[in-house]
Amino acid sequence: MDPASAERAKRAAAEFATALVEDGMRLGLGTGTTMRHVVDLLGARMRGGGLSIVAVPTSVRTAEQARAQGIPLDESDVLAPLDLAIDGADEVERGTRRLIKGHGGALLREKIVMEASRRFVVVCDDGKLSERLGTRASLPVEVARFGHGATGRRLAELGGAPSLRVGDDGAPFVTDGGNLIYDCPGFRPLGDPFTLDRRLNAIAGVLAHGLFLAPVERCMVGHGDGRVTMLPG
Ligand code: A5P
Repeated sequence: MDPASAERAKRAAAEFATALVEDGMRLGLGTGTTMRHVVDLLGARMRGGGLSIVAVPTSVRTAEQARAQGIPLDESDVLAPLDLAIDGADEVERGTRRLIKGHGGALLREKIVMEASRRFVVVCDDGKLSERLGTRASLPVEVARFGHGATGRRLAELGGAPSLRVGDDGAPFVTDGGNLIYDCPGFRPLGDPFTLDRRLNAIAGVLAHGLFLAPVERCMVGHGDGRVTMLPG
């Protein structure tokens, strides 16, 4: 998809998602280029009047953008229950609406926000869809800094072929929470994601992995021509 069509697809999906946002909601805001459209659109709606919300951002990037758009934020660590969370995804398995997330480096916070929310919806472009999870995206795993080499060895033993994520400057990428990420292309294709979920969660140094296996209420998929399709249809 060319860049202009990709942006059109993301914008279209974001428009559908923001239509779910109602006055008075406590809203979880995910991270990524599709979510940037959601935040822009919410800011415009708030400035237009008639919408008052409080948002919990999943990253410093999203927080900065939301603040610039005049969206009030709740950044206390308490994280009171949310009415709705909207987030992007790196891969969506069409039939199950299971996800791989975390290529933007915000997976631990995204998972916490998803779990704190009564409803969770996803916005993406159609390039994220797959018939089988693990076809399009490798699996990121967020790990504690302490002993991360040992954690990496455990991921290697499981077959993840982990590599420590590095930033543009060549130094290890550090998440907003001060953690590290191992990208694990070796887990592709994913055989049984639930078994992998259990095995990864059993490693002490693993804080979160990018498998989001709980059912997503709805996935809004934007297409390059501006159409949006819904999963489930
Ligand atoms: C962030 O950590 C990821 O989970 C994002 O949701 C993901 O990378 C989607 O980003 P785009 O909307 O830019 O594709």
